[in-house]
Amino acid sequence: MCHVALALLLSATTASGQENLAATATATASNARDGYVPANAVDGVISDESRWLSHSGRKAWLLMDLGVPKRVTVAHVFTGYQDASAVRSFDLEYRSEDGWELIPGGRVRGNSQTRLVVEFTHPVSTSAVRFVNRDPSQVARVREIALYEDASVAIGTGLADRSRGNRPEIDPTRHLVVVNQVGYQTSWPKRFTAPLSPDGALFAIRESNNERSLFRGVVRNGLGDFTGFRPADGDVEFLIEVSGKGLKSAVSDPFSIREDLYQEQFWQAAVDFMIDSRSVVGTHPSAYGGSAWRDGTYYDFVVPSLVLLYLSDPEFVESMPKQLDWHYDKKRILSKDFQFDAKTPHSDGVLDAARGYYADLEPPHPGAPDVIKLIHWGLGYYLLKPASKDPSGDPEPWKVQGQTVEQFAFLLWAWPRLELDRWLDKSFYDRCQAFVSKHWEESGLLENSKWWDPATYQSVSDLMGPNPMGGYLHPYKGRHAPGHSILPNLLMYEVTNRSGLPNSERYLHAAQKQTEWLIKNIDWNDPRSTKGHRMSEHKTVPGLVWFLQNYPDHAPPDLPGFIEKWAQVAVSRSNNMWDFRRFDLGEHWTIPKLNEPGNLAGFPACALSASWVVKDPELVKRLRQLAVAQFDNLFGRNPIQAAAPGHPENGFRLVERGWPKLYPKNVCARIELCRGALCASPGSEMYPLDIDGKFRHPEGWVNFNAAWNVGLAYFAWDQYGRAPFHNGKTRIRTDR
Ligand SMILES: [Ca+2]
Repeated sequence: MCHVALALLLSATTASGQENLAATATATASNARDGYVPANAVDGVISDESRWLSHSGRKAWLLMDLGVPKRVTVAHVFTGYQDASAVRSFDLEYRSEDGWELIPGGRVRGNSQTRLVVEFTHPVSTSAVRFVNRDPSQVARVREIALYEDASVAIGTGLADRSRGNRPEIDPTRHLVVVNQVGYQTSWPKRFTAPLSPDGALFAIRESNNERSLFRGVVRNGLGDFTGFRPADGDVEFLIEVSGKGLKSAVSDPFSIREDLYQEQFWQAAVDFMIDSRSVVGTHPSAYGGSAWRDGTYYDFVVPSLVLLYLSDPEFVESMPKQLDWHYDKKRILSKDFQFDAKTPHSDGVLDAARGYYADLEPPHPGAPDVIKLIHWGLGYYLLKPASKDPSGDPEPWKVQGQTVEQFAFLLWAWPRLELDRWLDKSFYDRCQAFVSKHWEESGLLENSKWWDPATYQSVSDLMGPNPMGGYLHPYKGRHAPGHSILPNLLMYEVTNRSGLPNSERYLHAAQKQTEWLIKNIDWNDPRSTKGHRMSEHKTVPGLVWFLQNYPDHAPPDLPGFIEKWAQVAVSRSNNMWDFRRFDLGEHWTIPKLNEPGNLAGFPACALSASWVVKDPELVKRLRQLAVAQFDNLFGRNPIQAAAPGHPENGFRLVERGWPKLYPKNVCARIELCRGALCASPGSEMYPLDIDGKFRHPEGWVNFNAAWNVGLAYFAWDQYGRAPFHNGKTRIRTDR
C-alpha cells in the first residue's frame, strides 16, 4: 500500500549514513543533448525536465566526482521518461588506484524499472562513481542518481520527487477523504471513501464557507454513507471532515449536492463531445478508423446512445443550446479548399462519404436539437459508407457489419415516440428502413455471433497472445458483447408490427433464440463474460431487461433468474471501500492491461436496469449504490483521487483534479481536446491504494463516451420514471 510515498514522508529527518553523497558531486559526461546537462543527474530533483540525456548510438557515461573518498553501499537510479524507457543495461563503476572498476553488484541488465535500488554486494570507498550505459541502441535518460552509505535508506531520500505529475501526496498521520469531486444527486445513495481511517472515525458535513456541521456519521470499513443528508438545492459547496481515532483530521475536496446534478453538469459535456469528435467535420479534419466519429468503429454505439439519451428526457434535450449548423458545415465540407487529413488509418472513401452526406441527403430541420443532428450525421454517413473494418487487429473483414446495421433500429423504433417528423425528412426514415431491410439478415443479426462464445475468448493471463480464433484482445477490446443484437431485434419486432411489414416474427424469434443461447452458454462467474467486455457490457444486461419488461410472455422462463444471477455476481465483486465492481477477487481489480473508464460510465445502465426486475430489496439497494459509485469513481473517488477527464477545463468545471497522465495532443484520433472527453481511470496497479502504481494508456475513446451517454440515460430513466417499457407506460417499477 502506497509504499514509496509513506517511506518518503517517514524519512523527513536524515539519519547517519543516509545523506545523498551525490548531492555535492560534480557531474561530467561523455556527451549530452542540449538542455539536458550532466549536472541535472545530481541536482536533487527527480523529474523529466531535470534529466541528463545522452546522444543515441554512442558510448555514454556519466561521472560523479565526490571530491574526497567516501564509503558507498547503495545507489538509487532514476531513469526513463514518464513511466517508461528505463535504461535497460548499465554498469556502476568506481575509481580505484588502478582506474575504473566495476562495483561488486553494480551490473544491471534487462532493467525495466524507472526507480531502481542497486545495492552493492560489497561497499566501496572511492572518490568517484561512473554510470556507463551498456546498450548503445538506447538513449541514456537519467533523471537522478543518489548514492548512500546506509543501504537501508528509503528510496529517494533527500530528493525532491517531481516525476509523479499531479499524483496526490498521502500523509499516513492524517485521515484521507475521497469524494466525487463534481458531487452527488440529492435523492440517490451518497458515499465516500476514507481509506486510512479506522472504524469508528467520525465524519461531519458542512458548507465550504461555514464551520457548522449539518450531518454526522461514522466511518466503517473505509466508507462513509451520507445518503440521509438531503439539503435543498442551492449553489453552496459542501465538505466532509473526518476526525478521531488517533489520526489528524482531514477534509475532502468541495462538492455539490443537487437533485439533477448529473443532467446539469454532464449532459452538455456529453453532447459537446459528440459534436467535437465527428470525423471530417468536427474539431479535426480527419477520420481515424473511417467511422462517422473519430476513433469510432462498427461497434461504437454512438447513435443508439444518443437515441437513448434523447428518449430519457426529450424536453431537456430540446432545451439544450443549438450549436450545429448543417448548412454552414455543408458549405465548408463541399468547398474545394477543404483540407481533409487522410493520414490516419482507414481514411479511404471518408471524404467522399462526408461530401455525399451533405450533397445527397435532406438536411435536418434547422431548429432540431443537436442530438438529432448528430444522429442524422451518424446514420447518414453509414448510408453513404456502410462497410467498415476496425483498424486495431480485428480479424473481421471489410464488410457491412451487423453492429453498424443494428444502430438503425434505434432511430426507426424511436421515430414516432419522439415525433421525429418535426426534425427529419420522411425520406430519411425510408432510406434507413430500406437499409435495414437490405442488410439485417445478411449481416448476421438473426443469428448467434460466434464471438459471444467464451471458447473464443483470450485467457486472462495471455490476452495479448495469439488466439486460435484470430480475435486479437477478445473479449477485452469490447467488440462483441454477448447478445448485443437482442435489443435491436426487439426494436425491429415493434417497428415491423407497427408498420405492417412482413416477417415481424423473425425478429422476435431471433431475440428469443439469442437470449436462450446466452442463458445456456454464459457463466456470469467468468469475469470475461461481464466486465471482460470492457465498455460494451451495457449492450448485454439492459437488453435482457428490456426483453423481460416489454415482452414478459415471450421471454425465456429462466431469464429473471439469469438477470438476478448477474446482479449477485456484480454485488459479490464490489465489497470494498471504493464500492468498486472488480474484475475478479484475485489480482485483477480492473480488466487486465487495458484502460476502462467506459466500463465505469456504462455500468449504471446494467445495474439500474437489473434493479428494475430483481426482487430482493437488499439487492436493489446495493445495485443503486454501485451504479452511483462507478460514476463517483469516474469523477475522483478512486485511489489516485483524480477524475477521468485529462482536461477538465473542457466541460467539467467542478472537477478539482483531472487525470494526471495526459495522452499527447494532436496525434491519432485527436480526442484529447474534445470537450467532454473521458480519458482514463485507475488500473489494478493502483488498488486498493497505491498512488505510485503504474499508469495505464491514457487515451480517450469515443466508445467510452458512448457508454457514458447510455449510463446518463439510465440514470435519467430511473430518476424521472420515463423508461420506454411496458409499451409506453411511464413507470419503470410498480413497487417503488
Ligand atoms: Ca535531476
